[in-house]
Amino acid sequence: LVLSLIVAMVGCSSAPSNGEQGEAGSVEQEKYVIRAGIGLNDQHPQYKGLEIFKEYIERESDGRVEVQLFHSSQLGDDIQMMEALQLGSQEVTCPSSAPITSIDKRFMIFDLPFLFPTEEVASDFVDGPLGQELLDGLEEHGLVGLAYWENGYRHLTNNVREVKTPEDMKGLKIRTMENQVHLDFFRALGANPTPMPFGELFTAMQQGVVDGQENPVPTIYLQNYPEVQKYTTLTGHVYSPFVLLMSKVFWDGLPADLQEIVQEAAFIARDEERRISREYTEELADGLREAGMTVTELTPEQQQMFQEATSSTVEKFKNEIGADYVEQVLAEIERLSNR
Ligand code: TK8
Repeated sequence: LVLSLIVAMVGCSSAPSNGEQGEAGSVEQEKYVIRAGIGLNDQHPQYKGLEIFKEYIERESDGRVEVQLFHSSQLGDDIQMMEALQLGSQEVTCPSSAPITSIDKRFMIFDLPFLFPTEEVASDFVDGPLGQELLDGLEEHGLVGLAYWENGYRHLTNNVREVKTPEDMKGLKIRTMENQVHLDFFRALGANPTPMPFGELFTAMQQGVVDGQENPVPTIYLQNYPEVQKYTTLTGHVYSPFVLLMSKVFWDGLPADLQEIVQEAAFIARDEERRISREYTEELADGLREAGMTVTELTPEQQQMFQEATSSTVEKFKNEIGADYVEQVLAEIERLSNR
């Protein structure tokens, strides 16, 4: 038995246990396995980012770390996977920032509508000191925030009518992420929001449980929503980034040199993931048209109407999050916008 255990550890077995010591006196190094799970499918830029993350870590660690990738909610939904990270029964996930608000409500800043004027300002903000402060705050909740990746501006799709003004939103049943700000935003527009894990969304649209949803263009296209949705409106109402998370239990058990490799991999993959995400965002709006959807761009006046109709959401959650903190965030975004 002892012999077969050693063989299993030496020979890249399918599931070596994390951080298990080799036999006393063995020259073999510990082997670690990172199971990274996401809700999106393997066509999405996020998965391409994870492939880069995996390649970098496996190469730079000389095989001491194996990274296994799971897409399409195979390991659970965003909230379940975050809990698994906290428990140490999964190592990595990459949710939208929206469900993280159940752990630290300051993450609600990313759900405030019409906050970031451009993707560049958004990524400069998240990569800057205020973004880092939020990541650091996750440690006391058993999570290590490795980096922000890009999901992109969120847009509305539905199956009932072309939406051009807030008036058109009346009564639409919209799936939202599990997040108070999003619920309030859609209520302010007169819609009927239903929070739901991402993995249930396609079927919910197919079966008419909801009329629509909101997600960035790459997700709408790559998750095949044109099969079950007729209309896209490019509202760009929210930029909620992805947050690449690692279990703190696992992180703390990693030797420093491997921690460094994992952190580098998170940044290298982030840069590539953002590049792919922006490329897809540009190309795939036409893809949605080719797939048969009506794609509506808003005039600045129409966009303004959405902004005004939901200004109560901003006011309400400013207080909920902490007015001073939100002011600080707004000032930083203003500064980055005027550079
Ligand atoms: C994937 C989600 C998704 C998000 C959502 O797990 O829930 O709509 O945009 O990408 O994090």
